[in-house]
Amino acid sequence: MSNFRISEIKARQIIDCRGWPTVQADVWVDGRLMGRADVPAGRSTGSHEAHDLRDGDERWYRGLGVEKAVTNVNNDIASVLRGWDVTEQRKIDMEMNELDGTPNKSRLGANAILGVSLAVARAAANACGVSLYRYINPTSHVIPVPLMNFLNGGKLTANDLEIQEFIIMPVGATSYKESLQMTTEINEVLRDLVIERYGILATNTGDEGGFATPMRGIHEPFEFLSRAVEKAGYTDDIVYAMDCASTHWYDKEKKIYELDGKAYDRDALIGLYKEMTEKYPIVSMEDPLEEDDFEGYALLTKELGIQIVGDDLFVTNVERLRQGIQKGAANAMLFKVNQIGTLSEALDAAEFAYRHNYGVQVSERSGETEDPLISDLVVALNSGQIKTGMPVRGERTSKHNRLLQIEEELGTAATYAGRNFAKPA
Ligand code: 2PG
Ligand code: MG
Repeated sequence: MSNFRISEIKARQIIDCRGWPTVQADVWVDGRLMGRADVPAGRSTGSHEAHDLRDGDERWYRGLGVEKAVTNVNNDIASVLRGWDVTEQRKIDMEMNELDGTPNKSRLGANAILGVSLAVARAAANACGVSLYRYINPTSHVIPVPLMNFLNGGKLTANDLEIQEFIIMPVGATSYKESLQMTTEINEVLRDLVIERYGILATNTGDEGGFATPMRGIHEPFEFLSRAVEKAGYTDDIVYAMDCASTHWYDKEKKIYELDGKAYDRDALIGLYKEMTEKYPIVSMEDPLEEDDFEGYALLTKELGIQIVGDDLFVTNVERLRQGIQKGAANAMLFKVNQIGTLSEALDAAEFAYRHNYGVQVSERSGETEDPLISDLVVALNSGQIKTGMPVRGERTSKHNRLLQIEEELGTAATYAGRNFAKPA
């Protein structure tokens, strides 16, 4: 088995799509570079996420540098893992957790640990001569529906929309290839409509490539989206979703949500959401309530009867998910590897979700690089749904293009999740 031995691990600081530093890790096997992975980062992060270690030295990158995390990989982690079998993913992940010794990976940094964890998985897949998705799951076959966030707000733009993402899901497509074609056509129509109403400046985009148009509230974006969909001729093929990211417009002291100049208590906000689902075919809502309101989530999940996805609520963490499941809060988990910090733990969370009949939606971070790793993960999980931004900028197109490759590679084994996105067979 000597050809599976890790001979070297090396990390470096690179930059993500916001120009912020992030960690890239390389894993060498038997003297050859076999796996490389980049670590993503959020901007609208949940407070229960694993610790993203930043240098904090204002002289460099205004404190956002990750040289400490890089050093932790090159010294602490590399010296322990040299000689290990690269296919022993779980042992390696657990060893790094032990070495870190904190509950939220704050000593070595979740970004340091995750870089190695993902690069190890890639190196192992390459050493075995198979694609990453197939290495993780030989029966991978579900091609996800993309959640395309056409209109952006919240922390990811400079407009007045509180809600972060207004999303279109091309469930009526028959393949990923077709879903991308529909998306692009609708986006072009939307662009025309936006220019007509708000002028060309309104087509500037947010962090994930959706238009950052100066709209307000919750109705206006949906009016525009549905007009664009209709004009493009896809009304019957499209359903809608949102990432409300509501923790970020919740006033903890007053216990109210401030949306478009109005104050909503929890019940009033649920009422507003209900009204929206009756007016538009909205099938999925992420983070509709603030991150610690498990009881509210349970009420809302019952009341709305659609997919409710926990992002800041669950942070890809089995313990948070367990609490949610016990209370009936939400019915799907957003899957972001860097919220928990190792591949093994993220996969555990997904498995735990499935076992309790919860769905799994694989997600980008707003800070990404060209690394398409989550495209392999979503197929490996047969999860049926991926949120990875608009296909208009490199760090997002890399994921969409990787899914096109996987779809082609799977050939007749591939099943586009379509309307079964929440629970693909
Ligand atoms: C989210 C994401 C990604 P961030 O809230 O779901 O869309 O944003 O990575 O900034 O947390
Ligand atoms: Mg979110």
